[in-house]
Amino acid sequence: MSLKFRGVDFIGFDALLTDDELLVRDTSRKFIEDNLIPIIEECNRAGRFPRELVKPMADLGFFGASLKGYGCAGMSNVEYGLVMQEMERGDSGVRSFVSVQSALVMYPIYAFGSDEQKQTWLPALQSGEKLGCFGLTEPDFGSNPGGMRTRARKVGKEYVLNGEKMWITSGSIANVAVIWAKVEDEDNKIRGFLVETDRPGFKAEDIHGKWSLRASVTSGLSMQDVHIPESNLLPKSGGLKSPLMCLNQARYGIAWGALGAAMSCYDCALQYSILRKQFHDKPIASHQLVQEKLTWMINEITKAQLLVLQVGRLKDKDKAGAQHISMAKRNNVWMALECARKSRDILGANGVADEYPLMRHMMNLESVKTYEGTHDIHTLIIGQSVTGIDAF
Ligand code: TGC
Ligand code: FAD
Repeated sequence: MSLKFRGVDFIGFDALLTDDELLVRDTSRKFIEDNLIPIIEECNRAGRFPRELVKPMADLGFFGASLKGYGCAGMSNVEYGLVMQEMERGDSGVRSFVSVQSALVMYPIYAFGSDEQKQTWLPALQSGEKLGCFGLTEPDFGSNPGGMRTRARKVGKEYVLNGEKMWITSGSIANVAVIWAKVEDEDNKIRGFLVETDRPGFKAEDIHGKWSLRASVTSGLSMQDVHIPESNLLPKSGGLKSPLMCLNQARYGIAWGALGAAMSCYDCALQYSILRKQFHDKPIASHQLVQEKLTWMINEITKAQLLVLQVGRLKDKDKAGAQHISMAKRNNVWMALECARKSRDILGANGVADEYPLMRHMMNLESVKTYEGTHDIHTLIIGQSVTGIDAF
């Protein structure tokens, strides 16, 4: 049965949004409905990133949406969040692509780049003419990126990079990689570098066999004596704080995105439960146990909407702390994963079929729970914030 998404608003949440925010949300919703929903199950089955959507997404201003200048849309953080919500209602993998391009590639160039780097890269990344990736995680350093082994050595007017990065979204389709490395000549200080991916010694190999984010490209990167000009150093980057600042941007988008996945799951299960009849020709929605699951979902979605909207409003005033963003990422991804599981349950056997989006969302959200700081790492970030004690 074909179930069309109707939106989720239990307590008049939309009234908290401005006309501009609603316009951005509705434009993104229509784009996803017309362009992504019809192809996403095929992409998921085939493990294919829908590259044909890059240009139309760029044309709508989805890349670097909250940045100003360089052809970027200059959206507020709440507007950007609503784009992410709709993207991930479609698919977490496509939202991941947009997150990486925007928050993890364009943002560091915007925040830490030279004028020349900004002029060279930002318009091309905004228009989708060039794609980017962000290399922080390594095979032996995930939650603890400060231990990274990738090194940059200054030789004359060049840097020479050596190291491995692992689990890198868009790695093999990127034209430029933002690589975080320890600079040997600066007491192993972590700094960011722009590495064009066609440089000799740079290799990207896709990770196959993923049960999650199948519509997103994930790669391992290896750099063996990759020479880059000194002008490829992001001059204002310095210390682990710099990549963590990028993660704040991406985690914020994920908190909205996960909400979109949860809304997709809830609305699908709600519609199905009213149409599906079992026992005495009654809809399964008439059973208390099914209602309990639907109530849990709408309750948690509503709380998650309010949480992420408040964090967005704080971010628009430049007052959102990393701990606030951690709370929104941690809560909303956990909540979305629970919604995916409960809604899958409500659909019975149909819940495991890809005629419905539930199992795909569930599998995707397992990655979303792990990347950008695992659920437990965000627990510790919040714990550190309230106690003042580092428990990492
Ligand atoms: P620690 O000593 O606590 O901090 C080092 C410096 O950074 C500062 N800082 C932050 N600054 C900005 N934003 C944040 N969120 C920050 N958190 C910490 C801190 O104040 C300090 O500054 P300073 O001036 O004193 O030097 O560092 P630590 O080594 O103890 O680690 C802290 C920890 C565990 C929270 C951090 O390493 C962490 O967040 N780990 C998780 C790693 C992670 O999230 N990786 C994500 C990789 S990218 C990705 O997953 C992309 S998926 C994308 C997609 O497809 O959507
Ligand atoms: P580990 O750090 O080994 O953690 C394993 C388990 O141990 C987790 O449950 C964790 O919570 C727990 N743990 C670790 N330390 C502690 C502690 N101190 N206290 C309590 N528990 C702890 N990275 C990038 O740089 N760029 C990308 O584009 C990118 N894209 C990704 C795409 C996908 C599909 C996936 C799955 C990952 C991606 N990542 C990317 C990597 C991601 O950020 C890491 O997987 C994540 O940070 C966790 O690291 P890890 O997998 O090495 O797990």
